[in-house]
Amino acid sequence: MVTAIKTTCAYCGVGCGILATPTGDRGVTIAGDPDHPANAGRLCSKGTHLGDTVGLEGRLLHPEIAGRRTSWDRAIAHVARRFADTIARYGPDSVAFYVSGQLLTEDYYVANKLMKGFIGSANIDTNSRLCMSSAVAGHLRAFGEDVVPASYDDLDDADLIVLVGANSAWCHPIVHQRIQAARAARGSRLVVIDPRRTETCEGADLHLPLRPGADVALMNGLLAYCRAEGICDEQYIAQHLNVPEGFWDIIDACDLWSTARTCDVPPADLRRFYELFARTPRTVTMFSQGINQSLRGTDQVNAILNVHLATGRIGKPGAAPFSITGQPNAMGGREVGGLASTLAAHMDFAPDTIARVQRFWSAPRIAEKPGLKAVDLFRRIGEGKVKALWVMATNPAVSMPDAGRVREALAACPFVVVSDCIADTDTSAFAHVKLPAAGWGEKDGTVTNSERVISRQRPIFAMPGEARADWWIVTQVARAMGWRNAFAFERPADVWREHARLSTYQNGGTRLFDLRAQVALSNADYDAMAPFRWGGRPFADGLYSTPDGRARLLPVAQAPLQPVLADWPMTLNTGRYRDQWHTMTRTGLSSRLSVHRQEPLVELHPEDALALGLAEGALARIATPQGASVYRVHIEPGQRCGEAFAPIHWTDRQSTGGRTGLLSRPLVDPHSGQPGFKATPARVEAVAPAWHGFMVAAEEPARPEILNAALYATRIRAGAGWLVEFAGDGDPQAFLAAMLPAGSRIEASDAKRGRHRVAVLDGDRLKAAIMVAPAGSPLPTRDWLVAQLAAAEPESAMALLAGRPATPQADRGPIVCVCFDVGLKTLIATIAEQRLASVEAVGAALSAGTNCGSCRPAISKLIGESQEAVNG
Ligand SMILES: Nc1nc2c(c(=O)[nH]1)N[C@H]1C(S)=C(S)[C@@H](COP(=O)(O)OP(=O)(O)OC[C@H]3O[C@@H](n4cnc5c(=O)[nH]c(N)nc54)[C@H](O)[C@@H]3O)O[C@H]1N2
Ligand SMILES: Nc1nc2c(c(=O)[nH]1)N[C@H]1C(S)=C(S)[C@@H](COP(=O)(O)OP(=O)(O)OC[C@H]3O[C@@H](n4cnc5c(=O)[nH]c(N)nc54)[C@H](O)[C@@H]3O)O[C@H]1N2
Ligand code: SF4
Ligand SMILES: [Mo]
Repeated sequence: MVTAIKTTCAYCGVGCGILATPTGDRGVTIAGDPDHPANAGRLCSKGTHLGDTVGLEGRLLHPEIAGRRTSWDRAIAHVARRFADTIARYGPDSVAFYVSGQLLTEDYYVANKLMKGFIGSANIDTNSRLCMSSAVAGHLRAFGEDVVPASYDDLDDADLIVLVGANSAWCHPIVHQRIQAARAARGSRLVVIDPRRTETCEGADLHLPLRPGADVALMNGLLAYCRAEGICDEQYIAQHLNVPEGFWDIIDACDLWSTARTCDVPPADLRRFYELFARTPRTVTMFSQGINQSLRGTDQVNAILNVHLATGRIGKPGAAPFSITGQPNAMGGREVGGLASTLAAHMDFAPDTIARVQRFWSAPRIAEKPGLKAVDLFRRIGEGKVKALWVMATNPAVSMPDAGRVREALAACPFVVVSDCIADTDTSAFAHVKLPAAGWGEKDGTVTNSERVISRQRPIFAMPGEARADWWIVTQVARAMGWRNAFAFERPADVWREHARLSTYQNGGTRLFDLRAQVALSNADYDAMAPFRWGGRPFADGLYSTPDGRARLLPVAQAPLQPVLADWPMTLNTGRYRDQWHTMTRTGLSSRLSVHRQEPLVELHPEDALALGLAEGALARIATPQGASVYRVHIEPGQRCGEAFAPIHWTDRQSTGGRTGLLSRPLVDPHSGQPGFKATPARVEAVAPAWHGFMVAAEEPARPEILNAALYATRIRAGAGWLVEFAGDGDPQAFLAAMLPAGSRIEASDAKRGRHRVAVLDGDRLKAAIMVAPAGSPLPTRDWLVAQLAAAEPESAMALLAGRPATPQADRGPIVCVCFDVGLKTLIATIAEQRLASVEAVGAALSAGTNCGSCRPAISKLIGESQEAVNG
């Protein structure tokens, strides 16, 4: 019998433990690890369906130079020589690495060591700049060290949980389930602060749909209220905090009425929140990108930390500010010090630490000042100042703000290396050298989750083709550049021990991050490592990592809110969908994960949609000063007026529309350098195509170039094949001809009426079917045709061209529960007919929501809507 391998999920910062059982040729059965402290056996939809994404489809399996396969020896020598030449001619700051919170700690450590200690530049930045850097900067300012003083246990112990700018129902589903469990078990309260009414708000006690960017006002108002009510912990303040002059003057000026006006929330609701907070000592405030991804992100973080510090709600069970991390190893990267603004192992660029790290590494030279932060880095590449770039485990051509400019920079850069497990990404299109990296399921090392728990990722499969671990690739290049001894690592455990040694090196208790117990770990112990948390309960003793041991309250005032601009009257907010991960290179391989949202939507308030003349399902273009892209319209009453929301996931590989990265502006927070992704001035306008349609296809349809011939076209996995949605202008014939695969055709077209229906058969099997109609007129549902791609029994030609079976079936609607394939229409009808009043009752009737639970908030919302319809 094959025993299950204990590993950690590939995706989010919750860091769930997984039991993976290989089932032959790259097959794997996935289950939650009941012994892992983060998830106790639970997994969300993405974790549950990891097995769908570990095949070899689309993998990069061999090194390539200039698009041609080459050997590792040649590729390594080439990269080393080009970097060395560039450094020799233009100096260490003419090269850079752009890395990722999706590297393992061991990968991250060697990359950071090579750049900062040996190349001698701090030009190594990471996509965590786009993600956590405001939290890092806020922690540094308040605590003197980047430490998250919370754990998931605190969520179990809290009486009040405040979620600020966090859509945890979709982005941290297992933490969200844990919050729901705590609510059921001990009646803890939940308040959500988010301009949008997300599924996270389902069942919350209160949702404050504040005006975007008003979080400092809201938190300062809260602190003013606490002070007026005598809730501030004067003893804690006197003993453990440093209060700058004028701090309380800023706070005392924040009365409830003017705060409510600034935040644009009803004063009564604001008061309810303030009262609840004031009377609940065990409060956790969890925050994410709604706070970090702002031009005032660091101030927003400090406004939250101020409230917790001044009320003494930190370092105690159930009381903490909690910056939750996004990527699986965002935290490990921070521990390593892989940001351009930090040096290594929670040490910065002070003269004594620079000397200390140089000594430890026996480094020939060392970076003596911070390097370029991501947005500046790509700007300098565009200016020709940085001439060689190595991108690892991130897709900046999609995920950077003003991605069009980033593409121009990549195109102009004399030497671009991309390490990725996927062959074709929007970024690797610009690579001179492509290096095949090991992917999840092959990688071997450690990750640190949001609550500082370090877990092992263990290999399930042999590395395919010539793929290699990222730490190995960097190590080989470092050796080829002449640093054999410093990069003598033979296995991840060698890197781990060195990382642990650096964390304790001349530490003397000045840095909480200290992996003393790991220094002498044997290889066998490393292999057997069980998840453990470093740092215990930070700041429980009221001692902080600042020189005087006191935390600092930061005087932060609400900045003026963004005015409405005549040309760009809307605000574009961007974020995530429940079942997709970033640029879809992996989750996009799973048709189960693709079914929840099959197209990129622009979500608009009904009044805005009306004013713009946009109906549900129409197409609209979002334009910003940076670029424009087309989306499917979804009318959403939970959206604030004047604001549009769009997802970040779609790329050139899948779509001509939904290209959100092109739209966001490249402005950053002055302290952290993190972009303000959540609020870009924008314009939304109707797109009026002449025709629209869709195609289902058994094989990968149309390369992206063909999609570009339409006004809008997007393709996604569906069932055993693909689904393409499109719309266009002029004569559709050329587009259809380019899209359709070869095979015997049956056709029912009426060109005069603008209707075309074609099915392509391979013997009895349906290879593809395409349906086109004038824009605005209905098309068949996609579900049944998608199912025909896998059907063993052929359907009649008539049925295929009608797009529905001879005996009509009920339309399930879009799938809500991916584990049991339950559609929206089925849910709405069953809830109404059987008068189901709880998520459990729906589960008993339809099984929906009873496996991974990711759809439970959506089901709860439908129950609420059904009850509203009955009552009102
Ligand atoms: N399904 C899924 N899960 C993921 C990821 C994924 O790609 N897919 N990515 C992971 C990563 S790397 C990250 S960083 C996390 C992100 O996790 P989250 O931060 O929870 O997700 P986002 O959708 O980016 O944005 C969170 C919310 O911030 C709100 N917001 C916008 N502006 C403001 C504001 O001014 N104030 C407040 N208070 N809120 C505002 C948005 O409306 C949005 O609902 O998710 C992780 N988990
Ligand atoms: N507009 C807007 N933009 C955003 C955001 C937003 O909210 N709005 N959020 C930002 C945030 S928080 C984040 S974290 C970023 C995420 O943005 P990215 O990091 O660009 O997104 P991913 O798709 O996760 O890219 C990871 C890449 O690494 C590859 N990969 C996966 N595993 C490995 C590995 O082990 N080794 C190697 N070498 N490669 C691997 C994948 O195939 C993929 O190509 O996007 C940011 N961009
Ligand atoms: S919550 Fe989901 S995506 Fe995140 S680690 Fe757990 S299973 Fe993976
Ligand atoms: Mo992130």
